[in-house]
Amino acid sequence: MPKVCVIIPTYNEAGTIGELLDRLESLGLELQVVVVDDGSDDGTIEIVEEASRRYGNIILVERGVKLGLGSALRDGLRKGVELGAELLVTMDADLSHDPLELPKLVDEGTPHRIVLGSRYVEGGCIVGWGLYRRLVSWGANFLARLLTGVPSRDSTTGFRCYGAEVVKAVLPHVRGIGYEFQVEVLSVAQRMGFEIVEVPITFMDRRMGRSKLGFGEMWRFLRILLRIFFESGEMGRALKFIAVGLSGLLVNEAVIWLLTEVAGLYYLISGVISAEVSIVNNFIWNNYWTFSDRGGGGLLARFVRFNLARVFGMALGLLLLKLFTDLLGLHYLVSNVFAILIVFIFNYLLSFFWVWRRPLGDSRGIHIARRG
Ligand SMILES: Nc1nc2c(ncn2[C@@H]2O[C@H](COP(=O)(O)OP(=O)(O)OP(=O)(O)O)[C@@H](O)[C@H]2O)c(=O)[nH]1
Ligand SMILES: [Mg+2]
Repeated sequence: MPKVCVIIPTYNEAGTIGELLDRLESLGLELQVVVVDDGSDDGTIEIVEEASRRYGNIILVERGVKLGLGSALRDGLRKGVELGAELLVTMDADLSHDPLELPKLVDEGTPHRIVLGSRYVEGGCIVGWGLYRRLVSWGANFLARLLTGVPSRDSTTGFRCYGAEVVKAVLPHVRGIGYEFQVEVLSVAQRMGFEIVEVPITFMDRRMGRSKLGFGEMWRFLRILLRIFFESGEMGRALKFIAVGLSGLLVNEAVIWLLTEVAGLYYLISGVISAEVSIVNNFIWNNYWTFSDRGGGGLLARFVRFNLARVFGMALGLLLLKLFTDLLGLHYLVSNVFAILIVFIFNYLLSFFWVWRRPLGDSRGIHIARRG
């Protein structure tokens, strides 16, 4: 059994932290536990101190003021590495993460890997969340996948098992101090070539205490995603997609001119052929350039999906043109500009999440990133 350290960030979690520590101890594993508290004033500290005396393997790091979840995790992970841990498990203090699932994460753990306890892979689930909370989490993960290129389904989960080598290499490059830390760590780790693996967990809504996820956190999360979008290759990907689209336009114009003027075809027939030629052009460039690191089915399947995506895009474009012009009363040229912009984003989303839906190397469903 590798040396495992469990890191628990706490901010006013008196209602649950005692039970969590008891349940961790009753696993019967040789664990080191580090609780990082940010000035709780509800009795959390006293409960942890008491458990620490009773069990002897619990360390309380008291920081005194609320410095943020990411910053607490960073201090906890550092402490765990200092203590010589080979694997470092992070989990929430509100009993959302079941200690009984800890061995499952640890079993997949290696020094060069991050194992995510995932709510969004097959077998994972969430118990007790309403629509709003589901939407927030779904939106956060959707944006994280799109903007950072980290392919994991659950990039915001707090139940994780970090290999010590990952922590040592990645932490110095992570700046986030709040919830955004979770995604930033994955992005940096992925760029450094570490493995990210997802195993399914059951997430239970907190039974007691108050949520620390407010609008301020969400706003900071979005800002960091945008920063990662610029710093990682994902903005480059979007720019490539635009360039390919423009090249398709040129190809389209050239072919329709050639077929009509040189071959003497009726221009509408030329138009159909040139449209398909430009789709083929765009597909080839996108497949071997824009999305060269992604796949999803065979080449033919991707090509068929790409064609369908184009048809959906055109249908959406016409619908929007009609809506903006007739319902909103915009001039049709103005409507068209808005429609084109929205269809462009729609096309990109379809390409990213549907046509080239999977990062290469995603074979078993739980190995979601493998590089280097
Ligand atoms: N030390 C420390 N811990 C924090 C801070 N913010 C959140 N936490 C802890 O991080 C864990 C996750 O916070 P939660 O409020 O449960 O966040 P959440 O699970 O996204 O939101 P809920 O679904 O409402 O529980 C809990 O153990 C919190 O006590 C902080 O600023 N400092
Ligand atoms: Mg929680």
